Amino acid sequence: MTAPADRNLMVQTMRWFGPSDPVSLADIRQAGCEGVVTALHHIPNGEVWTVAEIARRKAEIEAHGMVWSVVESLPIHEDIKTQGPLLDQCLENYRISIENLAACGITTVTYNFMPLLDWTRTDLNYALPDGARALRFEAVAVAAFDIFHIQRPNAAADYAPELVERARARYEAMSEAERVQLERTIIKGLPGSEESFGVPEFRAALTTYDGIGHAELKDHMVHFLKAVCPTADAAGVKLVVHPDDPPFPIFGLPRVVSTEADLADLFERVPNESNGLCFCAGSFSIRPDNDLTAMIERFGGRIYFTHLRNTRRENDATGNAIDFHESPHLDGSIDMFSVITALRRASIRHDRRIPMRPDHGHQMLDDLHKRTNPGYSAIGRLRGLAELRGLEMGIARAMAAA
Ligand code: CS2
Ligand code: MN
Repeated sequence: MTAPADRNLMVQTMRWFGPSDPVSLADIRQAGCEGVVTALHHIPNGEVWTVAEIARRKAEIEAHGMVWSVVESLPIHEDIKTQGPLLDQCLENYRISIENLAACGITTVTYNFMPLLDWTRTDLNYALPDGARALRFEAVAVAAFDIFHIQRPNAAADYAPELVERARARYEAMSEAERVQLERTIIKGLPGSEESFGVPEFRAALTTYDGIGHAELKDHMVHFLKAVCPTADAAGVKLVVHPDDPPFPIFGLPRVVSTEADLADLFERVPNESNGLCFCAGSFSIRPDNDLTAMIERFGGRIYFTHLRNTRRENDATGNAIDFHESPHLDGSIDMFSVITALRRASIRHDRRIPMRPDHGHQMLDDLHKRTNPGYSAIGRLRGLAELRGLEMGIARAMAAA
C-alpha cells in the first residue's frame, strides 16, 4: 500500500524522440522513469495515426518496463491553424487518431497551437559559467534576423526603435557563417518541431497568416477544439495544450496560449472535459506578468501533464525585448518549490497523478562530447529529474506531516 504522503506523486517521465534518439529507452529507464513521452514522428503531419503504428510503438516502450504515458505531440496541421483547404480532412484525421490512441489505452495527448514555428531559441550552445551549455533566446538576435535577414515587410514596426538600432549593429557585425547559423537555429526546426524552413519558404509561409491576428487565431483554435473535443470526451482522452514558447508574438505571427487570460478564455469558450492544459513552467516563466502558482491554483482541474523547467530572465524588459536562457531546474526566475507545491495541491484536490517530465536540460559532463538533441541530452535532464523528484518527495512528506 502506498503511504498517504506518497499517493498521487507525479508520474516521472522523459521525452523520447523514437528509435533515432541518441538517448535510448534503456537510458530513460535507468533514469528512474516510469513513463515515456513520445510521438510517431515518422507519420506526416495531418495524417492518421493507425492502431497498428501506435501499438507497435507502445509495445517497444513496454518491452523496456515502462508505459507510454503521454503523446507529445499529435501535431496540428497548418491548415487547421490558418483554416486552409485541408481543414476538414485534417480535423477528421485528428478525430480518428484520438480514437485510435484511446483504443490502445493512451489517453493524454499534447499539442501546441503556435503558427509555423514551435519553440524558438537563438543560441543552442550558450556557455554557462560552469562550462555546461544551455539554450538561450536573445531579443536582438530575433530582431536582426526578422528585419535584416528575412526582411519581413514592416518588421521594424514590431520592435522598439532602440532595439531596431541594436539589431542593425548586431547584424552588420555578424559574419556570413554566423548569419547562416542563426538562420538554422531559428527556422530549421528544434527537436519536436514539425516544420522546417529555408528563408524563401519561411517568407512565403508567413504570408499564409496575412489577415490572421490574435482574435482570428483564437477563433481557429476554438473551432479546432469544438471539432475534436466531443470525440475526445467520448473516448476518455485529455487534449493538453502546450503554451507558446516564448509566450509572445514573434515574426508578426499571433500567439494565443501565452497568459492566464488566454487560458481562461479557452476554457470558457470550450468547457468540454477533454480541453486540458500541459503546464509548461518554463514557457510560462518567460513573462514576468505570468503568476505561475496562481495559474496552477486556478486551472489545476485542467492540468493533466506538466513540463518542469526554469529560465533566467536576463533583463527586466517585457514583450519581445526579453532575453532569457534555460537555467538549472531549481535555480531560475521561478520558484520551483512553489510550483511543485501548487501542483501537489492540485493532484490531491483532483485525486490524480500528473505525468511530469524535466523539460530540457543542460548539455554537461560526458554529453558535451556527444551528438545530442538540443535541450534533450541525457545527463542534463537526469540532473533536472533527480532534483525535481527529491523536491517533490520533500514537499509531499512535509505536507502530509503538517
Ligand atoms: C518544446 C516543444 O518546450 C517544449 O516542451 O520541447 O517541442 C513542445 O514539446 C511542443 O511544442 C509541444 O507541442
Ligand atoms: Mn515545454
